[in-house]
Amino acid sequence: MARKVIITCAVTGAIHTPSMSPALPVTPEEIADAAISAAEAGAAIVHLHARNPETGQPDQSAEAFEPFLKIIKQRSDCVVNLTTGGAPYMTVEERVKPAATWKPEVASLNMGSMNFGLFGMLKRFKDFRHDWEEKHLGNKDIVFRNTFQDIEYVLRTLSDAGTRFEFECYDTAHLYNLAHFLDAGLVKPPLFVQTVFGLLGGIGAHPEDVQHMKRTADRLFGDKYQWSVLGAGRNQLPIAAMAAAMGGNVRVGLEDSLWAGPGRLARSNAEQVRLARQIVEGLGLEIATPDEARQILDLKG
Ligand code: KMH
Ligand code: ZN
Repeated sequence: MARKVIITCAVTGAIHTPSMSPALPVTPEEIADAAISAAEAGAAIVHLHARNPETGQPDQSAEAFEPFLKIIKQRSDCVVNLTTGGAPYMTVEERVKPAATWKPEVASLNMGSMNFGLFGMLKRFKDFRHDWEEKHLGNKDIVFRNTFQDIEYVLRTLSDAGTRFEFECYDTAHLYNLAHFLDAGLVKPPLFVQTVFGLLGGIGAHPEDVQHMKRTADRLFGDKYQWSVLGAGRNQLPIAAMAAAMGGNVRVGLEDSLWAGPGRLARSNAEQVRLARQIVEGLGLEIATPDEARQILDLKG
């Protein structure tokens, strides 16, 4: 039987801004439609952030998530994954609120602090419609803070609800941090490890970086983990192809990349899911349904 590959689609995030792409979902209806279409195209999991519907600015209040969560629940059986990363300038208390309120099957959990460099984006996109956008991207001193205490706070806040985690690891140190929490008994296998490539401040996107992250995760977690990859920007599909061929799962979506090919903006999140699916199926593999993803990741359902 062919291996099942879990496709996650991260539909909007908190980094890209509305002026960069008309396809970036901003209103609750747009976020819900993007998530449902991504699921119909083959994503088993949708990773969600909320935005102010007028300005597109990231909004981490629990209320901002309610309208699209309601629509998605009515119209799709996809696995919902809520961000606890929010935007890099938010406090961890603020960041955990939506997941603590809505108790999703999965929440993201960022496994270490890092510099977060957005300079390339500011150079490429200059015509901003909203005041906040340039300020948001122009900050040259962003530290994405995820201390051991912050991580433990998120784990303790969400674990009682049965929420499991997409562990976001931006460098090898973050894998070691996760191993520390596994040793301490604060996280339970199977671990869903999302290795992130190509963000300035984290590991690069060279094939050797991908191999090194996988080798390290294999050594630390053995058969206790499911590996997934996320390539930022133009690295999205090359990294997905590499990892799918190496036994991994893949994440796509406009949170991570606005592109569908060199110089070509994606028309939708679903388009990126279709491209990832072509890669997976072209390798003779199958995409996992939401229920298969639930089984593989031992989710509460
Ligand atoms: N933007 C991604 C690189 C989160 O929401 O917790 C990581 C992310 C963080 O999705
Ligand atoms: Zn996110």
